[in-house]
Amino acid sequence: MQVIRDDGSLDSKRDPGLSVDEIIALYKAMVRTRIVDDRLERIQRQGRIAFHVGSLGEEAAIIGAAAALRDQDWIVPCYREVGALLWRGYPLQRYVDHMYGNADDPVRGRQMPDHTFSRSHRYLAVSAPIGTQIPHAVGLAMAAKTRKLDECVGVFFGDGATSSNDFHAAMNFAGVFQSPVVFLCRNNGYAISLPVERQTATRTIAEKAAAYRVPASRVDGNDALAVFAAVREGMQRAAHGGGPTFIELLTYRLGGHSTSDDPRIYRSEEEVEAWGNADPILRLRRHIEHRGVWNDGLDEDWRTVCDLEVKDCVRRAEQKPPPEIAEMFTDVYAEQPWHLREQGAQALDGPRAAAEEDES
Ligand SMILES: Cc1ncc(C[n+]2csc(CCOP(=O)(O)OP(=O)(O)O)c2C)c(N)n1
Repeated sequence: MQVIRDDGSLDSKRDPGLSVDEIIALYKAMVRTRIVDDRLERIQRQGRIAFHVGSLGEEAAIIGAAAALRDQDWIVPCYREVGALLWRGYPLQRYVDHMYGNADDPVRGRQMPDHTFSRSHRYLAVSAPIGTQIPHAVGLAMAAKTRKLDECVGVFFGDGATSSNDFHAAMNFAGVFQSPVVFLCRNNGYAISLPVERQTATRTIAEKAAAYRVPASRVDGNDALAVFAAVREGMQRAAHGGGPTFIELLTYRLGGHSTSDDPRIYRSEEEVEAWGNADPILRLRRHIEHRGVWNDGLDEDWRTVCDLEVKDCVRRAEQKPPPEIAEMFTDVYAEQPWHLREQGAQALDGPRAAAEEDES
């Protein structure tokens, strides 16, 4: 399914009917996420943060989907969806603090960068083992259904995750128990270096949903308005007791898998270039320019605002101290068990004290 045509006009039959202001807000959020990604990748290359996993090229799939969910709906991310969290109003400073693992990082540096969460924004903690978040999402949806809450869940995962046991268990459960969940599969062509053709014997990912009797569609994941329309439909089905929906968002990971990856080793420059022409940000920009509500000047101004904002957050994050060593041992148990008390005391003594003891 597509909504935005090549010339920037809309397919009126599928147009989700967003206002100009709403479309511009979507566009701005996509640009902001890309600028944040770009800055974080640079500072990782300079050794100032350890790691970053970005969403270059997948902004429409992520932000278009988040925009279609309601505030009360949960977002269960994979690890590439911080754009969805920022869309919900999460402070950029807090995210950058997390990337530095400093004293203001909500995760206190205990997790890898880009593994954050926010209960108040209804954004579940990132679960790094591939596919494990999918049954978590179905569980969350079932809890809402059991308690008769007007909430549903949107869960993100990649094409690679559809090969995990967890994906199949979650799809089966959602099909049988009619869980209010929207499965959002970002088919970005690769699971690190493994192309999707070698991931599965099926022609599409969407057809897997038929085995669980979950209604499915394939959507142009680089078309923010098509993503919005499809996810809104899935959310409405879930909210009205119609059960789960599966959406295959066809997109492309323009960058590396993460800052630990060099994609030039396993894919051609021509392939990346071809997808670069289908960039979701260019696509949505063409639409707002076609409507006469956007131009080069406005674009440059917005990019400058975002750039200054992220640089400012980085500057502040670098001035903050690391978390206290004692914090490594807090937060997990209501009452700290003896072995953590003991380990905590040893850590505070420091490695030098331990080494001196060994020598004696
Ligand atoms: C169970 C498990 N196996 C392997 C990994 C290492 N790993 C991290 S990301 C990744 C690829 C996932 O690809 P996909 O689901 O398509 O998501 P994408 O990164 O493309 O968004 C792998 C294999 C992991 N995190 N968990």
